[in-house]
Amino acid sequence: MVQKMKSFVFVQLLLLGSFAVATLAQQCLPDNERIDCHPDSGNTEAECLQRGCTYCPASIPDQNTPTCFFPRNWGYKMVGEPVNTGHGFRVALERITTSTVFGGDSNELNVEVDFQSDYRLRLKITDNQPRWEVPLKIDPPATNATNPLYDVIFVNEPVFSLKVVRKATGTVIFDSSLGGFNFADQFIQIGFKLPSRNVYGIGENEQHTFRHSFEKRPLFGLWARDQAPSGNANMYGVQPHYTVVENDGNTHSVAIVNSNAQEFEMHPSPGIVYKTLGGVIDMYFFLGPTPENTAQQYSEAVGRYPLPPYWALGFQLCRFGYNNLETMKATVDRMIASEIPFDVQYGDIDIMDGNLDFTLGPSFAGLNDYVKELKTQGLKFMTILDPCVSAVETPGTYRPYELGNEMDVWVKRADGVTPAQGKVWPAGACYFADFSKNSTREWWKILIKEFHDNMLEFDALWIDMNEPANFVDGDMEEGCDEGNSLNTPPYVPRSLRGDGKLYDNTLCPDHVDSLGKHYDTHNIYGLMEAEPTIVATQEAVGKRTFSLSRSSFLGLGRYITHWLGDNFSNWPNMHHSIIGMLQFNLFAIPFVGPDICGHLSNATAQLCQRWQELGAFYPFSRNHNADGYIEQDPAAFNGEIIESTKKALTVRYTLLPYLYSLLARHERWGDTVARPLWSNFPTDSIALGIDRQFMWGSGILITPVLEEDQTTVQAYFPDSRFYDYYTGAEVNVRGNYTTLDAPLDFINVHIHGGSIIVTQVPAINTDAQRNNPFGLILALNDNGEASGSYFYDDGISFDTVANHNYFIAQMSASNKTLNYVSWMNQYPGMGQMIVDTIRLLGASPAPTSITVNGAPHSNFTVLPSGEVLISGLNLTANVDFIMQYN
Ligand SMILES: *[C@@H]1O[C@H](CO)[C@@H](O)[C@H](O)[C@H]1NC(C)=O
Ligand SMILES: *[C@@H]1O[C@H](CO)[C@@H](O)[C@H](O)[C@H]1NC(C)=O
Ligand SMILES: *[C@@H]1O[C@H](CO)[C@@H](O)[C@H](O)[C@H]1NC(C)=O
Ligand SMILES: *[C@@H]1O[C@H](CO)[C@@H](O)[C@H](O)[C@H]1NC(C)=O
Ligand SMILES: *[C@@H]1O[C@H](CO)[C@@H](O)[C@H](O)[C@H]1NC(C)=O
Ligand SMILES: *[C@@H]1O[C@H](CO)[C@@H](O)[C@H](O)[C@H]1NC(C)=O
Ligand SMILES: *[C@@H]1O[C@H](CO)[C@@H](O)[C@H](O)[C@H]1NC(C)=O
Ligand SMILES: CC(=O)N[C@H]1CO[C@H](CO)[C@@H](O)[C@@H]1O
Repeated sequence: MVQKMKSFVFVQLLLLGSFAVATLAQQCLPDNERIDCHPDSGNTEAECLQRGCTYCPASIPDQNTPTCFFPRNWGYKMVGEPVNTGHGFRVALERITTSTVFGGDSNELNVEVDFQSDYRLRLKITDNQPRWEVPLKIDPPATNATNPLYDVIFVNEPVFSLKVVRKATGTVIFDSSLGGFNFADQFIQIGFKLPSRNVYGIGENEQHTFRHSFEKRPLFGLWARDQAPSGNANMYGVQPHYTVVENDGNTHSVAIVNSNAQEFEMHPSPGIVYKTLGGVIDMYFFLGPTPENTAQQYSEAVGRYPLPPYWALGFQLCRFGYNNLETMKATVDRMIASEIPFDVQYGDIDIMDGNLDFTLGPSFAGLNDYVKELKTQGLKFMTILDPCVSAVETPGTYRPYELGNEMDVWVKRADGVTPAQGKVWPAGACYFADFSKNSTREWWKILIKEFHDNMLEFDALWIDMNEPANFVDGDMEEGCDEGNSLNTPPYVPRSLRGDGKLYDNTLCPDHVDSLGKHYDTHNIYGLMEAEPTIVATQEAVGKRTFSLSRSSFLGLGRYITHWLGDNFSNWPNMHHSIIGMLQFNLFAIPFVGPDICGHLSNATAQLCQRWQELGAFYPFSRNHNADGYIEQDPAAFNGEIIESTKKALTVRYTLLPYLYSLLARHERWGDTVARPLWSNFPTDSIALGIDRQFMWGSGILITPVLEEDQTTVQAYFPDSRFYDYYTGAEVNVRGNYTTLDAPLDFINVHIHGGSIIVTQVPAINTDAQRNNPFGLILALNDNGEASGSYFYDDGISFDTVANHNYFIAQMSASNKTLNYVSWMNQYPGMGQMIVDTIRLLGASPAPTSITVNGAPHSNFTVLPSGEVLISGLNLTANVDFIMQYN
């Protein structure tokens, strides 16, 4: 451990004495070095100076440059030398600033840097007082630190700051000398410089570009909220996690484990000014260095998304407002009649009796029989639960409430005794379940099991309104006590919706659950509901299942997944959905997608046509509509939309084993599934800015049309071989944009040279398809090589990976030879599966002879595009083979 001393450099900048520091405080700092000292309202020179900050106009107008900013000598100094802890360093700090922004400053701090592995570093700053810390499960790294990729440098002039340096390149990936460091009870702030402007992540907000802009200091407030997209508003979940592609393509990411109301300001230095209203500073750095390494290291810590059942990869259909069983049936009937591939039908809250959880309304009286009938056709059924349970039903009639009282499962008012009253979908007051308690988990499990066994044989459950959403502000009866600093903290992030009130549309911050105050636990409410929901659903269903949550926090993907919430049926929202999908892949929640065709407002036929085409390539593919809007299931529109939806979903279903394999890789290694081009091409400066195209793994590039009335699309192709999925023709542009044809009924899909992709003969649902023959797409790179693997299992039993009940094929091609190896052969069904066709792309000149295991195979055709289509192989899928193409 001693050799790790090398990773620590203590820099004493002797030139800056205290006199020089005092002078600096008066200085007008350059615009892009300023951190706002008056982010709250009121900002006169007098108010600024009163705070001990510097007042000075901006040199360039209209850039949101603060006129009141922190002097450079604001903050803390080290007390003594850093102490080697054997796995990092500990540094004591004391506050040297006598002024204050909001009061409550901690005078003594403890900084801990923990070298958790060569690629993982933890930085934790606390104040030696009991404070809220998020009880987030963080798994240890696979290996301890022996030769870290990073150095940590402590600086003590003019005040304490810290740098993290990537050793291999000298790049400073984090540098808190940007200043403005505050550690006060309800106002913690740390500003830091970043090594490049290629910064991604931070959620959940509507974001209009995937790569962040630093212009005019964009703000992202994080406080879970039932909020449809509206500017940069804080939305359903809280994901304090960002990824940076450094200027040389090396990548790192940082997660900040803090669950209080918080705010990220994109600072022009470039950097980030991070503010939070509580907890501690607890940052995890993941050093990559590749984009996929970074995603793997982050997901190793917070947990990886478990493989969903195979059927969950099929197309799914939902709406709020079928309102009766007949309408739901008519919708399913027209889906089936149109032969659009389709796996899952949903019932939203309108199937309930008066919007009460665990009930069925009279207009859905025959639903359970219908669900059983759907299952005989290979379809699945999902329904919904909300966390606020009606508290006003006739005594003796509503078991969820009565059992809840008995088991004491509710979030309480500040007195810790009286249940907090909310108003959500049920007609009267409701109580919020406190999922931090064991008794609540038990209660939830009992109700889910009884509901499944006695009322409705659902295959999966979806949890909504768990920000938690409330239609009134705070308690329905008493509102919130404005006289305490939890409900009315001295600073509320400027960017939060709700007129500066944390309790706008949710509980009061001084309400309590078993972990503490809602002030601290609000943002993890959805996470706390997630685990008991999936555990209970699995027990009820008895098979592999999955669940969706609207609210999310770091690590949600360990249990369940997220859909992108209540978006609008408009063209910009369709574009933003790609950004949301890519972000959640960085957040280790890869099985994600928005509501196809949009949730709110009427979708036009063309919007829905294009969105269904794009939607075939979201990892999670569901069309979902809100109450009161026109029908938007793909079969509701004219025949053209039916045909184009069918075409796009047929591509999806053909590629399902590839998608499933990507999800299996995520579970095992933490790779992303839907990913930006830069994940595969991090040194391509154009790829770094692309968010209108995306990839599945490293093998497939999707280029949707995102604007109305366009029949061509601009597509960027990195400097690599790509082939048209449909024709097999090679793209003749590299490292540049080109214009592709994109008629209304068509979505561009390309295969990346170097990949071997598994396919399967598609069918109308996964149940009918699962045993169909596989095929391979063998797409050669510049060296005539390609490689790939695929994963398969029964798609439905629990823990096939942990129990080793699966199959993996490893495939590689070079020198005109494909090697197919059954690498893991523990799925018994694999012996009945065959590989029947191979599409060979990029073989030039075209082969004149093909042999399989040395025997000539004459059934192949060279298509006009140059693709060689090899058919009738009939090879048993779990038996190795060699194919030569000369
Ligand atoms: C890492 O070190 C810790 C304690 O220093 C030890 O408990 C753990 O087993 C080590 N992990 C590995 C993977 O070596
Ligand atoms: C809750 O249950 C977990 C395990 O299920 C147990 O470890 C824990 O002690 C329980 N907590 C309480 C307060 O009973
Ligand atoms: C949606 O379409 C319906 C039916 O045409 C119409 O009644 C309703 O006003 C439309 N709603 C909106 C928000 O445009
Ligand atoms: C990219 O394509 C444009 C338009 O065809 C062309 O003018 C430009 O030279 C190309 N750039 C490169 C780097 O090939
Ligand atoms: C490629 O295969 C041919 C026979 O098909 C063989 O003669 C040659 O040595 C191989 N080259 C390499 C580099 O493996
Ligand atoms: C080639 O294989 C295809 C697909 O199995 C089959 O339909 C066709 O009859 C075969 N052709 C020949 C010439 O064997
Ligand atoms: C495929 O191979 C199996 C034996 O492995 C054989 O029974 C079957 O007839 C073959 N099918 C075709 C279409 O050749
Ligand atoms: C389609 C759309 O607007 N998607 C946005 C919906 O909201 C989520 C947040 O829940 C964003 O991430 C999506 O970009």
